[in-house]
Amino acid sequence: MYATNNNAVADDAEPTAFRKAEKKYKLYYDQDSKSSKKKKQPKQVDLSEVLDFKSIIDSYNQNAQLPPGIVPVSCDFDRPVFGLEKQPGFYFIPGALSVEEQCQWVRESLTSFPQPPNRTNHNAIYGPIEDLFVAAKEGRMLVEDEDAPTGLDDCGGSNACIGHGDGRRWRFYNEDIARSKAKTSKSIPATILLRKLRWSTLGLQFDWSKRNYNVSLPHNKIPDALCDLAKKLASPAMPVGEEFWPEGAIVNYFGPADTLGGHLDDMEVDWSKPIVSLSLGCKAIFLLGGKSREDPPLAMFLRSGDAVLMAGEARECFHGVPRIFTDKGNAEIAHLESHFVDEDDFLEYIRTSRININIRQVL
Ligand SMILES: O=C(O)CCC(=O)C(=O)O
Repeated sequence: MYATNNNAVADDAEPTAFRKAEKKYKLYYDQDSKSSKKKKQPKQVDLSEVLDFKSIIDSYNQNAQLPPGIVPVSCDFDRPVFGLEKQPGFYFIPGALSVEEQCQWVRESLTSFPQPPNRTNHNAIYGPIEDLFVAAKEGRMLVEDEDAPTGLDDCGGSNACIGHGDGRRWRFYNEDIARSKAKTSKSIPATILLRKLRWSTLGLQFDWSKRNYNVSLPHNKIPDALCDLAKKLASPAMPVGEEFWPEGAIVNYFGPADTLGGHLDDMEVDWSKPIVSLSLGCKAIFLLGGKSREDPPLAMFLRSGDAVLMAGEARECFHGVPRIFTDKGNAEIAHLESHFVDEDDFLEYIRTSRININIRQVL
């Protein structure tokens, strides 16, 4: 669960089986298009081995047939749930979220989830930033304010939004004020900060530097609606008679070339409890490997609205996201586009992005 970034699939890493698959699916551009003035074209990649639960569920609904290795999971869930014969503890729920739910969680992921005390990847440089999405919408700029007193008091005021990082103060200003200040101060447009948002953490805060949860950091409880959704979705993977308690969540934000390198999620106490992982926005490829990076991973498509559960043995398996598809032909977000028709800012963001919300019982 490391932060997503363009280099997460590093080119000089050991060529394990997992790494080979990452390289196979990673976004590369055609050589010619780089040098020409034409729009860069993604290199074609062979997707014939990528498991496609959308077509699997279509044929399952028609004739109750499943490809070898895929098993139906019997549970009282209101949608078909599938497992993998060779990967106990892994569950795939295609189309688990309605389009309205997908839109709701995209909105929350961009507006309320990155709000302090939740932390984001921007905290390390700028301190907590409030209302980033609104600032981006209004064309504001985050400016390092040399005149501002340092400390942890709230600046407030019409320019709103404060950042405190390393004793410096960062505030959002309208573009004209920001320009006049820019002669002496560092500044960055909110639109760029939004594009560079890689993660936010909800509930118990994950400390990326220590790769552990830091329960002493200020935090809010996971929102009730997300908690209820996670509990419902977790049910096919839950040990009989036990309850899932969502305590922490990581929201990953992917731009066009972003990837999430192969990793294990092993910082939670009880691995019998699932990680509930929701996909929103552009389609992606997910790799599910084995306990060693040498085990060849299985590739599968993740579409907006799909949910994946990883519990038990699957918690010990390497996994990652080597690719998201932002081109019209492959992104498969037409249903979101028609729902966001009057919400240009969400529409613009999600057209070239994917969001993953993964919810965990931590303690
Ligand atoms: O983006 C995804 O679907 C997977 C996320 C994940 O593996 C993680 O955050 O640990």
